[in-house]
Amino acid sequence: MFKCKTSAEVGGMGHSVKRKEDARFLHGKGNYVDDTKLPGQLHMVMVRSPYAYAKIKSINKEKALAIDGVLAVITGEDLAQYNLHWMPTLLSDTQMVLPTDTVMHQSQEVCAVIATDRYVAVDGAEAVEVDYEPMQAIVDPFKALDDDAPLLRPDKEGQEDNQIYHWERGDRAKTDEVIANADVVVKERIYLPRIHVASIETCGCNASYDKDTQKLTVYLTTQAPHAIRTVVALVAGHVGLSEEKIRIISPDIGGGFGGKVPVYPAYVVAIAATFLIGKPVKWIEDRSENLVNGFARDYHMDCELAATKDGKIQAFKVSTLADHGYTDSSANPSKYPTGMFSICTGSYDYEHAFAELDAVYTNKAPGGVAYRCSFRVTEAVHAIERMVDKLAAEIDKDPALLRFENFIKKEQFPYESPLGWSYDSGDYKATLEKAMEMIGYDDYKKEQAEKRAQGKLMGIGICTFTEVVGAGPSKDFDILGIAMFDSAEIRVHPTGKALARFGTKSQGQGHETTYAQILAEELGIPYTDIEIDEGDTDTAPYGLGTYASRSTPTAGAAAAIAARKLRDKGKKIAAHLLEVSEEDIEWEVGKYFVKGAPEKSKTIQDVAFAAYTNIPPGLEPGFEATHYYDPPNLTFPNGAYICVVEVEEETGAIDVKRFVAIDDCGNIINPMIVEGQVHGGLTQGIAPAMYEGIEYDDEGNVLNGTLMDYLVPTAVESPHWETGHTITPSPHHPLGAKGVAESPTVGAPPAIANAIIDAVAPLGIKHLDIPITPAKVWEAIQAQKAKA
Ligand code: MCN
Ligand code: CUM
Repeated sequence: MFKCKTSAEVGGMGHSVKRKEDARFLHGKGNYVDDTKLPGQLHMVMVRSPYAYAKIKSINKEKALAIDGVLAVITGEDLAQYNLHWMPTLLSDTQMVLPTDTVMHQSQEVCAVIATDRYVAVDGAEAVEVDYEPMQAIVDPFKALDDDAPLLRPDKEGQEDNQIYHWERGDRAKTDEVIANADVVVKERIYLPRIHVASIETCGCNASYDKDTQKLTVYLTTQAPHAIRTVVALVAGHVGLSEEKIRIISPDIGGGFGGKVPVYPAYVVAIAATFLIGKPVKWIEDRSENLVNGFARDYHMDCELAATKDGKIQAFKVSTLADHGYTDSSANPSKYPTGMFSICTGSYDYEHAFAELDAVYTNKAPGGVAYRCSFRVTEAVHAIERMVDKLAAEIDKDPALLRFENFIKKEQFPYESPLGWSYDSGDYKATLEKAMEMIGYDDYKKEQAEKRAQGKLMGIGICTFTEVVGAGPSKDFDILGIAMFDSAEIRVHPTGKALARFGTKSQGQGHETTYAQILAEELGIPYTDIEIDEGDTDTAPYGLGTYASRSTPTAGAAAAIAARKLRDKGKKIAAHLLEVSEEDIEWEVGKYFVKGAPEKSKTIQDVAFAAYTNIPPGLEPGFEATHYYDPPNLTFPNGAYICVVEVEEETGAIDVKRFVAIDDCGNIINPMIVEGQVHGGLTQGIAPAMYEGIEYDDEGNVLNGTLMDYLVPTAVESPHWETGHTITPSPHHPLGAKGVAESPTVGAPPAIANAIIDAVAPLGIKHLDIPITPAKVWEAIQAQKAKA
């Protein structure tokens, strides 16, 4: 167990101090993009396509321009004059900023109306006349690969069909051989549907170009301000926007969840508009625009798991078809087009695995956008955890026992997985034992047997996942070539108070508190005396931002090491003040003292003051330090989740009775914040498991594009989450911490799915794809009855 080294006042690691940022939020003083109002403010609204696939025959701006207050209508043709009508995606595909001839998905941006106020801009957008020639959309990703399927991306040189890429990892031949000779093989096609990030705040920007200073300032709801600055410089350098003149400010964010990583076309249009007009242009996405653009998941996974007849897992194979819509806008590291999907071998020890994936184009909004996923770990974990349960059902073994018998043992770490990861640490057995004890597993097993005897449907579902977060080591991880390190810069002022800045950007995760706690831990300066600043590229050190639960593994480590650099400098100053040699100085949180004479000491505050007032000869004045942290490996958090459900046979209604989540994210900085992250993440896990899923008709129309028919769970739908943790520190992280924020969203869906399927298993149902709604359960039950 972790023991706090600091007092509650200092508030270092392990203290559940309240969030410093909350006073601002609770008093209505958060500062979001839409709160920015600049002199001469203009507003932009996008005209969007009603069709999924259509030729644009003409765009008539006249009626819109005749409206008082409409200043401009910007089309793809207008942008083409500056070669700004296309842009690269983060994975080096290309995406239209505005189309010049064809629209590729329903609700795609067609042109932009700029006006003096938002209402006028909306009127203007309605007055634009676009003449379309609709074409038959390709909606089904399997049909997109048919020989006679029309070529969706003729604009891409060398593109002869609708396949974007093929990816594979592992030993296909050996895996196939083991599967062919195994006692038991279970197979399933598992679909993880399209879902989207329904953050409370939608996306938006306020772009302002000053012709005199040639400076572009963009307030932007982005999780990665520095990366965006570099992308803008690379895309618009040729029109004179160079990187030192670009300032991206990411203010408070009302939820990012991955949806605020990409560059959306409207951002580029707003930047082009302010550049041309010379006045600030604001674009705030409305709720429906947010709902129908940019999706996560959409993986069709064919899985095979092979084992001996006693249930020793021998091999896993998964072949995936990924629907990316009309462009691959995944926000993944360049060498990892499928993200960290190859973590799909899970928490189990076996030798052979093979994963492959084909990505295809369809007439849908750009898919592959992240949603609390750790770069495709949600998909990977769902695949293996469903298959392990299927194997348990097949050989009639308790799913907990099957897991215990196959777990990687704690002595085996660092563990080289068959698909090439080096898991840093874990004690999977202890984590699952704790979850079983907390929920009362054995009692539920007994209760289930009794209920089944009475013909009642009760299910117990387990998920024991391994996560992979903290991208990443620069030798393997980059986005558009930029290495994925992260940074911290600390300035301790003469009075011993501090300001620290980071390359990451909180969207609600509580960085202003937890980074201050890390510095409090390392320096002994109370966390309340440390201001944390993120998100402004003019002031923050360069970093790749906050996603993939990487802030603690990367920037958190940078903070610790920068603080240690300061401590080393402080030692020299303390030696000078105490008139002893540096070797005679010892450190204890918050103060330096003379070895063997602890009464002779100087506090960190004394030392900070001396750094500005009484500097030892030859030493650089000031008390500041910076560190850019390039992690040696990723961190591998894990968890054991158990869910108990009851299902009503007559209606298919599902009642989640209990849900226990034990997470292991190594050493914890703030237990309360971690618990909050886990609660939120679990709710975003029950969402796709039981409620959310975007559906299309054959024409490519989105069928549930409003919150009236896309059910985002609220407190009413959420069960009481019971949480706990085990602690296996990361051996390579300076604080022994691992990331945690996405674990619950990764781990919850399979636990819930496994529980519901276990409940209906006595009726002969062996698999259900998420979202598992009452209607889906009811239909499956009727189908079984029809068979009998
Ligand atoms: N933490 C801790 N001890 C640990 C690990 C984490 O105290 N061992 C704390 C951290 O200090 C931080 C929080 O938990 O305050 C989350 O840290 P971490 O796991 O490093 O994740 P990030 O800060 O990088 O957050 C990103 C992650 C992602 S990728 C999504 S998606 C998501 C999530 O955070 N989006 C969120 N949680 C969210 N929470 C809110 N409120 N809003 C979002 O948009
Ligand atoms: Cu995968 S969503 Mo988060 O990484 O921003």
